[in-house]
Amino acid sequence: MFRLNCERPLGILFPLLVHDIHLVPKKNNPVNPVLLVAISAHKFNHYQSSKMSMSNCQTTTRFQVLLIDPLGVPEGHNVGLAYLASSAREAGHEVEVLHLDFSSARTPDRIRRAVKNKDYIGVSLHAVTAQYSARRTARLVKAYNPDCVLLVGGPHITLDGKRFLEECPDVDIAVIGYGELTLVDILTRRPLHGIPGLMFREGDSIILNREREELIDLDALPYPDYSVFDNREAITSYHITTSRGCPYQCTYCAVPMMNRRRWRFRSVENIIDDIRSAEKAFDRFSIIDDTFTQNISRAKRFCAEYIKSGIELTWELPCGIRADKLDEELTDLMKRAGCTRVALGIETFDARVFESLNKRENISG
Ligand code: B12
Ligand code: SF4
Repeated sequence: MFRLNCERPLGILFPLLVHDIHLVPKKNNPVNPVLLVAISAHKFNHYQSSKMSMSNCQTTTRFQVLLIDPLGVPEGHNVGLAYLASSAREAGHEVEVLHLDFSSARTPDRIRRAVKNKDYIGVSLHAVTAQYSARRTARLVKAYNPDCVLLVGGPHITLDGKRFLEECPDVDIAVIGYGELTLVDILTRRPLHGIPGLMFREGDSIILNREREELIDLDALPYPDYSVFDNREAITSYHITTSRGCPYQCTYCAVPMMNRRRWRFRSVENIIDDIRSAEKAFDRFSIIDDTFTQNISRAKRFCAEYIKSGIELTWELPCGIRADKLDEELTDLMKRAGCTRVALGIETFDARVFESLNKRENISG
């Protein structure tokens, strides 16, 4: 059911897709009813992608959104979905996150229960889940809720989304790159043709829109939201990104291909405020940046400000930093600021292999 806030006469919609019309009380004004037009989300998707101009048309509907992390990553939780959840919630939508690795209940049963009454369902794909479980997850989602709009996104889709759409007919839209702004645009019902950073089906074709300008102002994003995860009680560490991307080009790494070697970062003030907001609800936090210490002075400033802030959470850098982006002063500051674990990306001690990885580092330090 969609509430239309549209200057265009509704009559032009009727032959296309309207199933049902109701006069219902406005939530805040029961006396003055609004016109509610019942359209299946699926049909509306086709309407959206049609050539009709909808530039004056926006819905104010609060959609029911489900985001799924498919089977295959038993370790950690999907940070991308926490960022998507907070952006969609900030835009006024209801969001739930289903982490399929968690719980021993049968996966099909969990999917069947979770997809009920959802308008939009998004599946997050890494290379592993794309091979292992994503197609089956998509099939089950559409079998149990054929009217939903099914979206996919994540590193695998950014790198190989077209092939996934071709091979998985259940999927309607693929979001390329960072998804916060694109997801909100989709939920706002902007016409799909005009939304950068996605691919979608139109008849038998797959339409690839222009690239979305990368997220430059990371401070403008809402903080990640883990409260809507079905396994929230199991999440004791608050995972955040303080920067995104990496300017290097190590041969084994997908990151430079995903973000075109650009490194973007949040202000220290914004990061500290974020961590403060999570202080009471989590035992510790993890910074999962691609290269947190890329700018060593910024990392030092973060540590110094964190010490001053008085926040007592300990923290970790589990995703690896470069060995050449660490000096003694930073190591000391990190320790004093409560950092308890750092992963260092060394990869190999064989000089020949090391050279072939194009890390642009010196193995002897
Ligand atoms: C944290 C992390 C982990 C954690 C947690 C993973 C998890 N559960 O999410 C742990 C340590 C468990 C892990 C494990 C592995 N990882 Co890892 N990991 C990362 C890391 C460093 C950060 C991911 C992250 O949270 N980024 C921040 C968020 C904000 O970005 P995001 O996840 O991409 O999400 C955004 C978009 O992709 C998009 N999006 C994501 N999902 C969806 C869904 C929808 C519906 C929409 C619309 C949009 C959307 O919107 C999000 C917000 O902008 C990345 C590097 C990277 N830059 O991606 C590697 C990375 C994802 N990992 C990688 C790999 C290879 C692995 C392992 C296979 C390693 C191994 N050999 O064991 C395992 C297994 C993972 C798997 N099953 O796929 C590769 C994936 C390559 C690929 N083509 O998929 C990456 C890119 C690293 C690399 N150097 O190449 N990883
Ligand atoms: S420095 Fe790290 S994130 Fe950057 S390309 Fe190399 S392995 Fe990937």
